[in-house]
Amino acid sequence: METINWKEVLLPYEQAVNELIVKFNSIKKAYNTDGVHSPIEQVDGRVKAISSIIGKANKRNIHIDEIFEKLEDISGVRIICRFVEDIDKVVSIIRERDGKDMNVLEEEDYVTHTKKSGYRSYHITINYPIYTVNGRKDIKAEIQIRTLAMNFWATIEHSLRYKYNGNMPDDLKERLQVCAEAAFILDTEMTTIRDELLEAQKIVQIKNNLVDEIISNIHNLYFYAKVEKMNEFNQKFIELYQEGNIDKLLEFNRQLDVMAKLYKVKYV
Ligand code: 0O2
Repeated sequence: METINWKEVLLPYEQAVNELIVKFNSIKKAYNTDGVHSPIEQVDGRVKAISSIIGKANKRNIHIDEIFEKLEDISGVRIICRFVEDIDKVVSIIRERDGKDMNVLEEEDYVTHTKKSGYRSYHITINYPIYTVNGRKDIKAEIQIRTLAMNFWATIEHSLRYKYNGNMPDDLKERLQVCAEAAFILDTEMTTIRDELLEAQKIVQIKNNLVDEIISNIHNLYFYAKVEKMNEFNQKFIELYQEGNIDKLLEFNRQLDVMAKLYKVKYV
């Protein structure tokens, strides 16, 4: 067996992580640009540390020659969501890309099937093609999708696990299970807030569309109405806009519609 030039061997894995981070961040940006709630809150990624790769290979009895074929999380991407429902959305987004720019190999739902430790997260293993100077190379990558609360728990538990090196005291394990339960309850409570948030976003969207319509109606009236009348409309619009009452804005828009029809009948 030749010695592994880790730096060189891990380079494509780093490229895969970087490309995937860019892609998921672009999805987040597209949602934000549309003014819609993004199911993706944050994207992180890493190439597994060499010591962790060797450690995991030893634990699983994987021969060093088979490491890159058998370890599926050397490239790892983590997608953090605000709400549990967002996890399903992200999973659908990834499934939609299956056979396009990535291939889904396996899914593990630890959100519904919580691990004994209390760990919750949705894992998707993919094959991701990258293109290097040497041509195409398929890289296995593990995408972990979890909420902010699940991530908070997993990060703390991971550090403790590392500290105790697999020999965590039972009382600490139990306390962590209680914390996992608390994180679960927090996620459930947050779901109710999610509905409020989406409702608020819908109202903002309706208001934005209405304001666009009013401005366009006012512009059209400039062709027919007198300047004084137009100043009156503008003033009224500014007052109502500042007040922010959608019903009053709707009524004002109705009056503008009636006015526009009247002027057209008079002048056409
Ligand atoms: P790291 O340092 O995050 O890369 P297993 O045999 O159960 O240990 P397996 O078969 O590789 O793990 O797959 P699994 O169960 O899908 O876990 C893969 C990764 O999920 C782990 O990678 C962790 O990142 C995370 N994970 C799984 N279970 C737990 C858990 O109980 N607590 C925490 N905090 N994370 C977990 P690594 O290589 O173990 O660690």
